[in-house]
Amino acid sequence: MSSKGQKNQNIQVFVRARPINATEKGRGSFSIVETSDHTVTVKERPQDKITKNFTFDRVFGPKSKQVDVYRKVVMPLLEQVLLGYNCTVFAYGQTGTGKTFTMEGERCESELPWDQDPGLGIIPRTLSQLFDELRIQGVEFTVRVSFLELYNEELFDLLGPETDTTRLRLYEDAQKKGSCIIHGLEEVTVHNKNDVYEILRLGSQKRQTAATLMNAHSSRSHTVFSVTVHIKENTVDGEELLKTGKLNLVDLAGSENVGRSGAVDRRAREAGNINQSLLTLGRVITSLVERAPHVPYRESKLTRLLQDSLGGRTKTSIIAAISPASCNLEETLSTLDYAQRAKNITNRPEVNQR
Ligand code: ADP
Ligand code: 2XA
Repeated sequence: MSSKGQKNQNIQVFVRARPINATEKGRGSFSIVETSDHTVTVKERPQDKITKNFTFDRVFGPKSKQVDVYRKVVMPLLEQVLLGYNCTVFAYGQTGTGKTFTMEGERCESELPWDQDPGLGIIPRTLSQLFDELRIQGVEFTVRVSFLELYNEELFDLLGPETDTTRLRLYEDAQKKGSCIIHGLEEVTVHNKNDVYEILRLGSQKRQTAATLMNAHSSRSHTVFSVTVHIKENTVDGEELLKTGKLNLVDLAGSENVGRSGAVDRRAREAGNINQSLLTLGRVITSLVERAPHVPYRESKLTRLLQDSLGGRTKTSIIAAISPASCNLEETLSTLDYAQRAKNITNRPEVNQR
């Protein structure tokens, strides 16, 4: 069977609204966001009833649980990864809306073993499920993970030695057009579920250290967690089948400095807060939805790294995170517009070559 001739597939777009918090309530904010399974309604002014409606592949309301997001967004992708596809999940949105909460989660019940904590975000939940699934399938496998941070157009390895703050170099992969190699990036083999927590702890600790050392703010950095799975299978007629799948889990920098028009906010520009990668991501999306002849992938590290996820052969999903509070109205509309536009991007997923 040929792996070519696959159909175009739209990027899947999801929205998650977190609950309104005490700070927002204390400032006299109220909720202006209503959700149903597929729609978000934003009431701009309660008295005037000016509302805007948006439709998505799935919407997660303020009461949604980590497991709900995992089931709807990641479970179908993990299945595809095990069949040999590459998949990517992006978390986009204003700082403080729950991107990291969604992608990583928080430890909330410390008496429970980590893999049973209801606070598990996408990354730990995926790794836990992956090992369960591989065991059920009874196949021979290898799992490797990498974890990098992109700050101010420089790449840092979050799984390298704790004190190592070397910038990683990125170059084109001569074998695979539109693909990149990150020189020196640590790829850690994860043997089983027991290895997972220590690796995640190391990564989040190193990010903390790096943030302090470089005086960086996590809201301005992007992180990319990648899981690669190699599977060796024996077919019924005794043939050996090798499959490789990869899942990229991307926690983007806060979108608050990119205005609704896609231009950089004047104050942000004056403060030198231009995020080249986030800006280029927006331009790449615009070029793709407008079917422009040139797509500016090469203008940032993020879009070079994830070129294949944007109009390429990867299966891609975006989770747009929003706050329900009236004080964030402008940013929320900006995020929903962005997410709405991204629905028009198509990829042509292809199984990795055997
Ligand atoms: P971001 O990564 O977008 O800057 P965070 O993930 O750090 O945002 O979330 C900001 C705050 O909101 C954190 O205190 C987090 O615990 C809380 N939060 C985010 N999403 C949710 C949610 N769905 N339910 C409960 N609390 C949430
Ligand atoms: N979100 C937390 C880490 C942070 O550091 O900002 S939570 C999850 C994914 C990744 C890294 C860390 C975690 C917390 C404390 C020690 C080790 C890991 C973590 C939360 C719930 C279950 C498992 C792991 C975490 Cl990439 C978390």
